[in-house]
Amino acid sequence: MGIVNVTPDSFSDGGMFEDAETAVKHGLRLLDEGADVLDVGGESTRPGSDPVGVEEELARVLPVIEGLRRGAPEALLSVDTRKAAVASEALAAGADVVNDIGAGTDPDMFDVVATAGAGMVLMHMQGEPKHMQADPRYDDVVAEVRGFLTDRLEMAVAAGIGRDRLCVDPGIGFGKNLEHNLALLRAIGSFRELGVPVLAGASRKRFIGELSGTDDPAGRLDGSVAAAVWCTSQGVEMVRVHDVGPTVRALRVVDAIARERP
Ligand code: HH2
Repeated sequence: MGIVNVTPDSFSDGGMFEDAETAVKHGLRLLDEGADVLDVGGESTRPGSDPVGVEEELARVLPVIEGLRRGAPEALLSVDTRKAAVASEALAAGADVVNDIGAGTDPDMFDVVATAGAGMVLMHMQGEPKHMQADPRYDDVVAEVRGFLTDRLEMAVAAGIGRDRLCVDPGIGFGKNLEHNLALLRAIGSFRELGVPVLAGASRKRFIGELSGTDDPAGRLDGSVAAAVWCTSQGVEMVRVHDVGPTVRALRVVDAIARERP
């Protein structure tokens, strides 16, 4: 899953793809590099970020979804939003999947996804982006995140979203410190027991900087590729990344080794 952030303030690429034309070009390049899905987001949820209003978020993502749909009619497009109103219009404009970091916190979200027959990513987050990194706490982070995702999965299915349209994500960096992130990544393979595909997003995140000593998010490529390789080797079906080309090339090598074929 290649990331297309149409925001002025995303933690690693804020402001780089803010106008629709640049964002569409970037997305098409990520598809050329081997992305299977493009995730278009109009609200940064980095630690400390402020929420964005519905109108502003729509103004950012709709032209990009429309442009990508025109430029790549066959591509799978997801919209990264917590707002049912944004999801609804994005799906009408051609998105196929809602990537909801709130996992259905908006009371209308499951209905919107079910009615559209769309796919959905359910992600775990502790707290809200503004303060989530202040002092995240868990007794057992893996059990608690798994429990939360199990509940949300059941709620989504009860609301009419087919299990075959759902995917779960432990939400690396969303209300988690370094130890929490590492525990979740170590146990990531066990999330497959929930019976739906697992998505993980570690790309350029702060914990990679902490481990590899790189303050600049754009300089965290090697650590990000390492995390993607780890995740897929544990059975994770999809990784959400900024640097699609290098990740795809690395995963091709790992895949060939694992499958005993060139
Ligand atoms: N991470 C970010 C945003 N959306 N969605 C899922 N499912 N999983 C993730 O780990 C995830 C996500 C944060 O990364 P980014 O979009 O690059 O940053 P920002 O929120 O600053 O735009």
